[in-house]
Amino acid sequence: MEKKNVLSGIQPSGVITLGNYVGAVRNWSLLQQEDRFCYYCVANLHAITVRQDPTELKRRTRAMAAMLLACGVDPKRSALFIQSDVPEHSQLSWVLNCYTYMGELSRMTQFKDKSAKNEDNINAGLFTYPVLMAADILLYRSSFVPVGHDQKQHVEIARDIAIRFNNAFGETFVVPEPLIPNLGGRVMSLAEPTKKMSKSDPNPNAFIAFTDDQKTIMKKFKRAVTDSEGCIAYNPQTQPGVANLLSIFCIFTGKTMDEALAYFEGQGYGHLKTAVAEAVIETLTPLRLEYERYLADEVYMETILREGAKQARTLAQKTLSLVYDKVGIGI
Ligand code: ATP
Ligand code: LTN
Repeated sequence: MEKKNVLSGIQPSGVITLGNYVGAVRNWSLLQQEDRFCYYCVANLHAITVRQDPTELKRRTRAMAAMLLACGVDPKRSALFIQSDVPEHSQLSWVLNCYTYMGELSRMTQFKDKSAKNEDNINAGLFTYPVLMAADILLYRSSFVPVGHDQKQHVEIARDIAIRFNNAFGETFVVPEPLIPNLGGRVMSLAEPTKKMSKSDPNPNAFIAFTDDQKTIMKKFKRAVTDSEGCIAYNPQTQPGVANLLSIFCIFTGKTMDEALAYFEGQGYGHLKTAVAEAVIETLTPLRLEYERYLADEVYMETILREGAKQARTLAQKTLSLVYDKVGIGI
């Protein structure tokens, strides 16, 4: 039986947040099993859809790769690479652009959100962003795409493009499925709990970053916005801040929501905040220290990324030449 492949990506638009970790990256490491091969990329081509400082982008791209290793991406079981090191991503993306409709792209909620946030720079890359993401996924014959809830719509468009192409040219692409955790698929901002936590949020108190030390994590949770109900209950509609803290607590302690509610019965928000912070600190501290170790080892990072790109390219070239052949532009 053909091994099932996994692919996912993350933009080097900042530091991995607690949301990125529980929504996606933690699953990347858990999915590395014998019966699959995993491809994980730092999506630097996606990152330039919003303005980036070039020097900073380079630095963040390397740092993101080190963070992924620290979170458990294992170069023996996965190809870890930088998206732009495999030119087939851009090449396939062009072909897929010609099989994607303006109408379907204009329904993408991320495009609407990011256009609203970057009114002075609504560029064509922002619009065709999901097509490049479809290329990332389809190049590697990926069956599974571990992502947070906000990327569900993008994986669905990748499926639609794959099905459309297969119908026109015969079996070419594997039709991918998103893998989204039930708890943790959408971690909310600590400052505005009705918005998702995002690594590019200009307010650093809105997110827990992978590089935050223990004191900072505690301080950010203590400042987290809650409500004036004064009662620890799980009501995402009416008490989104408290519901978010409870979910994070469950994820990091392995407790069910009922167990967590029983644990906090009769307690105040201060207690909840401290307990969540302690659970998060316990998990993130060793990962942060690993990250610093990887980041300092430039030679190792260079080797891993070069090898990862080489391995990724082998399959990417095969898929691209099949596609070129099908549409009649191959040699
Ligand atoms: P940016 O702020 O630059 O848009 P981001 O924090 O949204 O970045 P991405 O690089 O776009 O992060 O996403 C990486 C992965 O993390 C994706 O699979 C995405 O679905 C997931 N993810 C992002 N934010 C959250 C969140 N708040 N909760 C759960 N998963 C998330
Ligand atoms: N667009 C994604 C990051 C990303 C991705 C991918 C996710 C780029 N390429 C391929 C899954 C598969 C985001 O989270 N904003």
